[in-house]
Amino acid sequence: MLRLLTEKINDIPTQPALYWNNQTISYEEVGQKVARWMDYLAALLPTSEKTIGLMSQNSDEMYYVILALWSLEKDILFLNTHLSQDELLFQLHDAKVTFVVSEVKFHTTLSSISQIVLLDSRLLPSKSQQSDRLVEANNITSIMYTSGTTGKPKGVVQRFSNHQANVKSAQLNMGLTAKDCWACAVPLFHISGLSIVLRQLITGCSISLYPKFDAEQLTTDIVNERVTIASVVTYMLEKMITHVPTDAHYPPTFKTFLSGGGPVAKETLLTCRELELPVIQSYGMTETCSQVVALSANDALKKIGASGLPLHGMSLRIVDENNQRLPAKQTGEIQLKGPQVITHYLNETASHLAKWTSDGWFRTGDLGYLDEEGYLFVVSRLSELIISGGENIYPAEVEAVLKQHPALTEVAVVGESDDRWGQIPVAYVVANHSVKVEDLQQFASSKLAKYKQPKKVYLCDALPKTASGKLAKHRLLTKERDVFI
Ligand code: S0N
Ligand code: AMP
Ligand code: MG
Ligand code: MG
Ligand code: MG
Repeated sequence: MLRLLTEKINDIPTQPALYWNNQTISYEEVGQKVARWMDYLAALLPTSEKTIGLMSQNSDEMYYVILALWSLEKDILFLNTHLSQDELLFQLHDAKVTFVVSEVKFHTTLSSISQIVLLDSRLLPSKSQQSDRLVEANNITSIMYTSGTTGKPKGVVQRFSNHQANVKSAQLNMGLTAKDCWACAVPLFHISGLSIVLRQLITGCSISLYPKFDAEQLTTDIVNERVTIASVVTYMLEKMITHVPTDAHYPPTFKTFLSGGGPVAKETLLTCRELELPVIQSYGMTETCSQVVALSANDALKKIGASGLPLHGMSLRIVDENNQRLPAKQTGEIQLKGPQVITHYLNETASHLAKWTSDGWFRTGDLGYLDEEGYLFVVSRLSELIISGGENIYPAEVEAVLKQHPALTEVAVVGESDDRWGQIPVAYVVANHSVKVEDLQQFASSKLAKYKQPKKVYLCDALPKTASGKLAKHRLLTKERDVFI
């Protein structure tokens, strides 16, 4: 079993490790569950298979399986449960993964493209046969795909050293201890969720895990003084605001929301301040194993709108197109260097390598500036990345799918602002013969995850072009778009 877990079992056996569905599960009990899952998985997974897929919504079983797979020295490919079969097939093929541990509801999607191992605790052996062999944390590797500007998703390889550096810096910034209870209502298949498990393995804090985000439930668990920290994306924070109990304040046991994964509107942060909801804004990404820039509790109120200061071990610079550092207040690309940053993508290609400068800085593709005190303000993105409810959508990926439709000759996908999701993807298309919008949406729905499917499709006679005939997409983001639809 993982040495990190065994140490907790020995040191704090009766302390809660997991809160799930009205149950409190101690470290000792987690150890027993993980041992049984290890037996079950070891019997079904060939030793020759190093990387195993995992496809599940948050559950206690998923949590045990993560710890069991790592204890068996397997690398885990985390699959986003919203993906279409085509998208899953690409990732499994690219990562050379044959076996997927999966919740039953995804079996129809997965059965023709992988070998399935059932994620169902009823199949577990009643007693475990595990040896006492300890597995070092250095063996922990997680892989998560992120899309890119080319439209081809890239496998982000997160090693334990990256996770560890990330947790240490969070620990310093937030004063995280074994007494904390971190609410995980974000998916464990994203780094926003998985990083909470790493924080637990290193600090011994407990996790309050939810099958899906439920503002009422999370509010109850905060008010009842269980949850001390909760990770949220903007969509969730806005829901939490509407659930603040009118007759009670958040108790002092609640330290803060950690908000990440995208920008938060200043009005939202001001409302939180009015309602006395503590929020720490942060900036981070899958490639940095979660937050690497954050506010501290003290700064959170005085620096509203800032993403914060680089956390321990993280170097940050703002540069122009020639990678020359820019002075304070000038906007340029945010580049990062430090042990939290991954060193490579899976199956390295030239375009992957181009994400690093020759002297080792990671090009985030985000634009921002530093104020005179060194606080980061994220302004926008170099790429056209759309963020919908914390899920990322690269227009190139959606365009590549729509272009496969025989009626379409030109396609442009852009983000439109949306009250509910922050942004939604919309498509502007030119067709060479008559086609219905519903048919195009139907076409996209079979190939793309729901959140990536264009919520609106505009049939146009032509799309805006530059003088040299290239698509001028930015003009679709201004009032001028009305000319084309
Ligand atoms: C926002 C969430 C919770 C919405 O899901 P919800 O309300 O549960 O919806 P469902 O009931 O599942 O579905 C209802 C309908 O809505 C569609 N849908 C669902 N999600 C989206 C979406 N995001 N955009 C558009 N549509 C969506 C469904 O398809 C369904 O449609 P119908 O009914 O028609 O079938 C959920 O989306 C969610 O969990 N989002 C968060 C994802 C996330 O965690 N993102 C962060 C990724 N980034 C990182 O991990 C790096 C940053 C980071 O580490 C971090 C981030 C946050 C906080 C902390 C950190 C950290 O640094 O530690
Ligand atoms: P991902 O790793 O896929 O979750 O996406 C990370 C991306 O989300 C970053 O590269 C940014 O574009 C965006 N992002 C994360 N945090 C912030 C923030 N505080 N403000 C604005 N954008 C953010
Ligand atoms: Mg990304
Ligand atoms: Mg959901
Ligand atoms: Mg989602």
